[in-house]
Amino acid sequence: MVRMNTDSFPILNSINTPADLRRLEEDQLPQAAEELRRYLIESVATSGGHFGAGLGCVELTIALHYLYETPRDRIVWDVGHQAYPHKILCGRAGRITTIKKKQGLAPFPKRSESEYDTFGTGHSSTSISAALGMAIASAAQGEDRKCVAVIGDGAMTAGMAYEALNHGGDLDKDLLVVLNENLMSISPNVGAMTKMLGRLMSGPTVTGIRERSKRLMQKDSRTWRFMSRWEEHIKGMVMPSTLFEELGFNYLGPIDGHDLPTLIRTIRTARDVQGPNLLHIITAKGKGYAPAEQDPVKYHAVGPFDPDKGVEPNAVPVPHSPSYTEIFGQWLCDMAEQDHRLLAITPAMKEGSGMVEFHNQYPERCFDVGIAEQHAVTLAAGMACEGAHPVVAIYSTFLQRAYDQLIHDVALQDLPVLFAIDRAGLVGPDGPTHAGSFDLSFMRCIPNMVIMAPSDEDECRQMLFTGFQHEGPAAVRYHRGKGPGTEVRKEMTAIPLGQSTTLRQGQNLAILAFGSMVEPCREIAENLDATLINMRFVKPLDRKAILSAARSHAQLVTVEENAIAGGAGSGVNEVLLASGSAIPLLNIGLNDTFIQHGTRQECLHQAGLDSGGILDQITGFLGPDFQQNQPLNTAHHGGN
Ligand SMILES: Cc1ncc(C[n+]2csc(CCOP(=O)(O)OP(=O)(O)O)c2C)c(N)n1
Repeated sequence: MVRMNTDSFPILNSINTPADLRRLEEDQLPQAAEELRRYLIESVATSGGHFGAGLGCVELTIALHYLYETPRDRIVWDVGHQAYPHKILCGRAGRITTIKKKQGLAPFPKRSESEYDTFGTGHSSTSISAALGMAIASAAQGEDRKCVAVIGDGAMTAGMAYEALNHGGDLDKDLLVVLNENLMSISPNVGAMTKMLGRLMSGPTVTGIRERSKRLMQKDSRTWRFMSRWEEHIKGMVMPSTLFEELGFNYLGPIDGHDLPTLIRTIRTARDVQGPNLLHIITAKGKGYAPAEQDPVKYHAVGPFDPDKGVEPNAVPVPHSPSYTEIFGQWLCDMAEQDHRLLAITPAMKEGSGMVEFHNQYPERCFDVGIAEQHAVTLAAGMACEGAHPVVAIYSTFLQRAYDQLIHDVALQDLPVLFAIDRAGLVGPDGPTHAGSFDLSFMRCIPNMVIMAPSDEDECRQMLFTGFQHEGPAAVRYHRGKGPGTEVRKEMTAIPLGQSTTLRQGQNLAILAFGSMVEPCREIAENLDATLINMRFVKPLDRKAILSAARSHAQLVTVEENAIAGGAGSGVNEVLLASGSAIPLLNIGLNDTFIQHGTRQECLHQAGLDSGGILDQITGFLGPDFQQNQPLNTAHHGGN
């Protein structure tokens, strides 16, 4: 934990809650901002975490908490990765270095953590809807409450933000939307809207003239009225104001989001104007830490680092075993070379999904669509209609956003779209908002889908190839990080659909394992002298193997890194029930609860999905009479 030294942080040290901040004189605020930024840099350098976005909104955080009566007034942070300064000002300065760690502060705002965290986040573009909902409900209850949504230009690429603006502009509720523009998402932001905002940022003269003229003119004078009309005209050509004003919002800005006095003045105005307001601020991601300003992609989220040296390149272990993300990235390049029909789509996660090299090699075949998962999936469907073979690289948790598109646009039309689903299962430090706990359940019930879960790196590559060859929708879901380190064959061979592979023949007990759970089950099967089957396919399931295992064993266990409800094990249950089998059966997977943040290993342990936890569940199921071959080394938790 970073100890706050009273001498180094005299003002910050006096702030336990925003009420303390509000007791400061306005001319003390720049000093408070300087201390807050310095403290943030020291803290994140110690603990790791989201970095650039927090640095970009230090002044905004101070201005909002200074001018609004928080927590009675509501500030809703979009995504929440920029909320570290907010957490520091709201009573959590001493614990900020525990962020993302087991039992530590949550990675994003969380209602149960603080009354200042008004809305739980993690997924983007929810803030305007949530703040509008709060404004409507507060008004209905006769509460005099102000509601503010803070949203970045990256999050503004999502349709949901516009749905909320469209609604909010039509009501006359007190709502302030702060659009924090830095031209960055995780990567440089994309899209026509971004181009428009970019033009604006490169046109400071227009803004400068406008601000100066307004100050010089008497409100309601003839010149003022003339200038206002002229301004509308100019704005219509080069500014986003027309768009927002047509949507019913009173547009303020653009202003420099690091200029605290201007920020205070403008937000005070916005606060006191009734109805929906949109304040447009321009900031720099990583502001105040030069390496982060220069390379905001690298400093979006960081591990611990020395602030004097910056984030240093990883010492690469030799030989370097690739992560599943890297396996996918390599496969994508290899497949694209072989098949010109391949087009790849990412909803704003080019780096996280391992597509940087593909983008470098095939820029015209790589589509970053912004934070627009729904669009990404339907775009793929459209491409597939024209004979292309699209690959949608998407995190499991974000695919949840595009469920109807998956069913209605892809599966119903049986279109050949391959989903490369990263971060399936527990993700660790990003916590339950980002866990991919449900994809097997929500995909398994969709007709036409083929669903695969690799147990190692080579299998992942072969499954991606299999899914790509399939002339219908297919998904390969793999977990965060590395697999067991299997050598990856260059050649690619399609796996017959629905074919499992038996890894070990044992007696009495058969373990049917899916994907990441195959590896921790190897040692268990050995020790219990159990049969171990790597199921490989969640859909179609290997019915023959399931029924044969049921006939030749006394008990069955299924193991998966997905919700038990509706997951792969449920599918096995359905096969057995339909065949009239009454074999005793245990489904192991994620129970009906959200697993909180920690390392991935800690999360697996908490879920009972490390080898010790799986063994405990199996032996509990088998009962006390069952003999174990030798005690299992439960210190080894699963190995991935
Ligand atoms: C639905 C969804 N898709 C993807 C992400 C991953 N993600 C986290 S932050 C981020 C970029 C947000 O950009 P912006 O809103 O401009 O904020 P900035 O980091 O630039 O301050 C993305 C794509 C997410 N959190 N939610």
